[in-house]
Amino acid sequence: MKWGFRWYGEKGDSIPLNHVRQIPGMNGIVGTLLDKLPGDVWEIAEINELKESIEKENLKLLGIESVAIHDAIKAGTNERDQYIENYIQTIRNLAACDVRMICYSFKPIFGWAKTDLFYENEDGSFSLVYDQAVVDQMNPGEMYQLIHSQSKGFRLPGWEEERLKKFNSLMEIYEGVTEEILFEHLKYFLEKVIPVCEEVDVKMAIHPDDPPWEIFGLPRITKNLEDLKKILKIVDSPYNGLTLCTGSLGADPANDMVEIVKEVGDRINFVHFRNVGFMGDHKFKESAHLSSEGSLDMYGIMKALVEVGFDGVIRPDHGRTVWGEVAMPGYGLYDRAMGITYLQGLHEAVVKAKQSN
Ligand SMILES: [Mn+2]
Repeated sequence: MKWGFRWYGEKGDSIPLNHVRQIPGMNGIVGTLLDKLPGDVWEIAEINELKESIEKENLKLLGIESVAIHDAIKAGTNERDQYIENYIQTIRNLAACDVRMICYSFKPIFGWAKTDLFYENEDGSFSLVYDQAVVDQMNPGEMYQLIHSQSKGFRLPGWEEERLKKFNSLMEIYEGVTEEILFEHLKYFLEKVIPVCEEVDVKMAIHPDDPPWEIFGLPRITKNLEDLKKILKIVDSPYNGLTLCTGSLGADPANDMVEIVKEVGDRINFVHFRNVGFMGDHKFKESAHLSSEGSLDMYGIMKALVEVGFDGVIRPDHGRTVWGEVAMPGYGLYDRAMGITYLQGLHEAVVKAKQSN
């Protein structure tokens, strides 16, 4: 496995790369170009600049998250072919810079949603929380206001002010787009993009829904094992793969994460490893990574990943805010550093136990 850490770039992240470098065993960064809007071509010079900023700290650029998909592609409007062409050019440019993995999602409007970014735990740390009962009392515009009001000045991907301004027109283009239609649009996209990925050796990794159920009546097609299997079948290629985000899929108690790894393990191209704690019906918090702190069996998931032979990039996912750190909610240094150290411990134990058998 390659141990990675998400980082938003020198201008976009509060954490100096050198601090990431000091986490034991760290191989590299899963990075992004924050200024890029969905649909823009990522130029080689820009990618190389990002790459060099990471390599000067002796880390590697292990992949990108995310190269966002333009709404025209997801909603299937007339402009989609042009934006798919742009996407293909970005894939080619990333390959030219030796970047081999792209995480993306195919979700209308809401990439992720939470209702409290600073829920105070008993120990004084803060977690992100989602509560469906709160969402049920809001319209999508109010949801934007809620997230924005808690961002503490950090730019939260997917919840930028520019998107809020376009919100009503975005809702309009998704009118009439059902789950079946959204799936057809994904199929249209993948059938054009995956052959290029095969040609230039760049693996795609679709990220599941967070939370993994419908919100605000918008269709969701990456919620569970059945959805994932359907997507993998569209183009049966290792380049058409998944991001296994344990905290996204795992927020639905009906999703058995160990079973999912066993079923689709050969198509996992990227792993987001984190725990969630169930707090009630469709209510959960992003707990510390440790199994005993949340509801998922992190040991079982790691064991399953080793058993299916996963050798791609794995990173800790959202952490709590601890020790008074001032950072983007979910993306502080301290709790994610503890998280990855725990994952590395699980991994070493699983591998060594297997060897001694
Ligand atoms: Mn994730």
